[in-house]
Amino acid sequence: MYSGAAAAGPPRRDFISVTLGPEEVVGVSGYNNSKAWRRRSCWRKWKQLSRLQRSVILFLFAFLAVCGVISYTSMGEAWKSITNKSVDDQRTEQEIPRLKLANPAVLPAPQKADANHGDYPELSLQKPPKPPHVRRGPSNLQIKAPRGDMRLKTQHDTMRAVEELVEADKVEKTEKSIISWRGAVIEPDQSTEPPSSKIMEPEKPSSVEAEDQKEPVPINERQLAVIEAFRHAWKGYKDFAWGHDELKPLSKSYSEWFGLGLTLIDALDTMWILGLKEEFEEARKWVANDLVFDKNVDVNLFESTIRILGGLLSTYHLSGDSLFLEKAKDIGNRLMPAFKTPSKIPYSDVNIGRGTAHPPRWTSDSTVAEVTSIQLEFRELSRLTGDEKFQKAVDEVMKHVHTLSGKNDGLVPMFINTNSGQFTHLGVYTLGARADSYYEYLLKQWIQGGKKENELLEDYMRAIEGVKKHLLQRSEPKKLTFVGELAHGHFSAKMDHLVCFLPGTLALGAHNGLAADHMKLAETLIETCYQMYAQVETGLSPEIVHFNLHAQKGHKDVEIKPADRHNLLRPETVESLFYMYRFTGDKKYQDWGWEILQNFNRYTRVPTGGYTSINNVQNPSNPEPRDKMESFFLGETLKYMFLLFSDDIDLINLDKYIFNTEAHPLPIWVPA
Ligand code: DMJ
Repeated sequence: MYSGAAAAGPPRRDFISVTLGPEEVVGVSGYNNSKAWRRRSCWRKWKQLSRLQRSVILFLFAFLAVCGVISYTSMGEAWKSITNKSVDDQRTEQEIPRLKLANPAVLPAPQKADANHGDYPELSLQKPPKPPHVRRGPSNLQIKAPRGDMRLKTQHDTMRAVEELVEADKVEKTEKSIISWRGAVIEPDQSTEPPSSKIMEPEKPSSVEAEDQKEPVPINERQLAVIEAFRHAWKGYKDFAWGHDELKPLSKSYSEWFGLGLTLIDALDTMWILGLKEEFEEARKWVANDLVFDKNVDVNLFESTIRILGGLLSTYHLSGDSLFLEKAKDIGNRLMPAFKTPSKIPYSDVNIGRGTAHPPRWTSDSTVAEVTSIQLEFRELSRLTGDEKFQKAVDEVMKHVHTLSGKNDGLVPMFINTNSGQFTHLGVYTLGARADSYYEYLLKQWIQGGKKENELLEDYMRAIEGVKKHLLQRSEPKKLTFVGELAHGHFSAKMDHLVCFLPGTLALGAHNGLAADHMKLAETLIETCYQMYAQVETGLSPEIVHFNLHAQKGHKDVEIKPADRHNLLRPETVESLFYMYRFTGDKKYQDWGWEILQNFNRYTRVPTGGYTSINNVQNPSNPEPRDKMESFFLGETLKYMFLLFSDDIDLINLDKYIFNTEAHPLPIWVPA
């Protein structure tokens, strides 16, 4: 017997001797007694255990109890979410089995900013409100095999790329992800207050909800051609310029501007949108392991904001991968010294390693477009981090510019002094270089913030009136409406290709409820931008054109000066074509874009990989390649091409996203 054995053994300090009465002997007691005996026997055994043993057992019991409580609660919630549904939620329910069957994405599902990489949030069970005016289309595009009638104009490696895509499609069909791969939308609970000096709680990234797990829209042949072009450009970058700023495709080398892998970062969200998972993963690894901002290097505040900060933020929103937010915070903080100026108008350059900033060597001026086209990105960074300093700094710039004198019916000069905060070089007005994106960001900030910041809208509306009054003219012989420039009261019929962002911006404004005549103007201006390509020998636009104001025999509308006949693979016209197609559905815009893509392929494609800027758009037999592929070709031009050719309005839904000036989509805080 235990007790006997215990009693008989040598007394140990942590054992208690027990003397048993007769009723405590097994077999003598009845059932109750036997239970009581067993209890006592257990108690004795328990007492015979060492302290350590007892502690371990107690700990295990406590642990199991905690686990039990947790699993009970989460099962209860899951059950509730499935059973507590309104009639409206039926669709969500139907989706549950489909979502559950799906395999995890190759890339991580969207997650909270602070969540672990690879965690899957329970987004799929939520039912967001449906915007009534939005046609719901599939956002979860799968790369489909090309159709039999496909006739791509690109050659051999196009077909190889197509075969790869077919393969990718097969794999993808078995790897449908819980979340959609593209076309993420914003959860209703991500709407934020309008911007104010008070910054709200840190925000979650945009993500795909159950509602958007729809039938995939097949990728069409033109989109496939864009994918092929992207892969060709990427091949050159990967082979000869990996991790550097820009590819020099002819010399098979690279150039550095900031030394921060500019092309790679600019291209991240394009790869996501095009569905290039492998390439994206490889680039992500580079960002994780090799992208270091702690460098003694001067960067341009505007360029690094729109390309790097913007690119990281949008990739964070699309992928949900917190790596990109961490990197965005890092570069955002390092850019902040630029705002330490007497006027709070930021300097153009920042040393991101030393934390010092300065204007260009020859002046204390900054460019107006540069200081007023960093707002979307810094405001979003504040929203995501909960740190108001980013938004405060850029809002102050806008408020200040709003009050400045020196405007001409809303049109702004091109320079602003960082000491006095006043415009300089008064009297010259353009919608081209150095002023362009000021106008773009007035509208886009207003939309980003939920259409509540009236000063931005006022400035935008006034500026468009200023454009109409001072800068619009019609050319001969085709009577194309174009946007010229004004210098000290003299009109110049010069128009930068950069101005071709304007039709898209006007259309976006009209879509958001602004004057209908903005849309009319957008339609006439996009025709002009297209003619800047169509009237040129290579079918590619030069950097700058001069329009003929008087009909002359044998002269076209468009004249090109020798110094202006280069093409840098710029996106503005394709960008506007994308907006125009989204808002009108008129297929001619897609056809124009298709022509442009073919001409890029014809005159700027380098057989060994990559595309190059050219020096002479007027010479089809020798367009004089410049040996440089700008990062915006991957960041913007090809992205807008792909979106232009898509018939899926949920592929970056324009009621939910606003593109920064480098084509990086950021969420609208209060979606329409
Ligand atoms: C890009 O960096 C941006 O679109 C910017 O707003 C203007 N210049 C280039 C593309 O042309």
